[in-house]
Amino acid sequence: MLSTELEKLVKITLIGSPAVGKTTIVKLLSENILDRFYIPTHGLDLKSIKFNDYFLRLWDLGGQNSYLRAYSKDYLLGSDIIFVVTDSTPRNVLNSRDLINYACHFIGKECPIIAIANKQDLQDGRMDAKRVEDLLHVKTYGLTAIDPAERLKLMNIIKNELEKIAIRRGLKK
Ligand SMILES: Nc1nc2c(ncn2[C@@H]2O[C@H](COP(=O)(O)OP(=O)(O)OP(=O)(O)O)[C@@H](O)[C@H]2O)c(=O)[nH]1
Ligand SMILES: [Mg+2]
Repeated sequence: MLSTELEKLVKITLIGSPAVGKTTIVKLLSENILDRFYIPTHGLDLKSIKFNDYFLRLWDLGGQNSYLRAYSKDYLLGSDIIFVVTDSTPRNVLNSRDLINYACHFIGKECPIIAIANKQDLQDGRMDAKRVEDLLHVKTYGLTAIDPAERLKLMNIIKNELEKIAIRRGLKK
């Protein structure tokens, strides 16, 4: 790979409990048609996509505890952006707080941790992004990952972070 291409290589890691919507978020970004089947991710799914002039490597980690403990340390290392995905239920948001504390040990201090308060379409006592952000103390965006109309919102979240990465890497002033 050329050094100019390396400069545009960005590792994005998605972590979170089972079934919160990590794989769906990857699909929202990379596929036109979203199915709603739940097929748990075993271990890790890797997806590479071209985004503007960046090469995004999406590390979609299976949420089951056994995977998390066995692999996540190695998977988290070298991340440029971490998305902590929650299904916005109070219980899961609290789990996400533990996950963030855990992840902090394995990532560089420049790597942002961003929370996604997913499943905002379900009006059953789930928290909105503001409440999740107050609990997690990291930048939080609300999302409904099964809704293709939310694709632009997700792209803008990523675009925003890529701009900061470009400045950090000296690609942009
Ligand atoms: N209602 C609703 N369902 C969603 C949303 N996002 C994902 N889902 C559904 O939730 C289920 C689990 O989604 P996945 O994306 O496979 O979850 P995951 O976090 O990758 O799960 P693991 O791979 O087991 O860690 C699927 O049936 C999705 O269709 C959402 O915003 N709203
Ligand atoms: Mg998955």
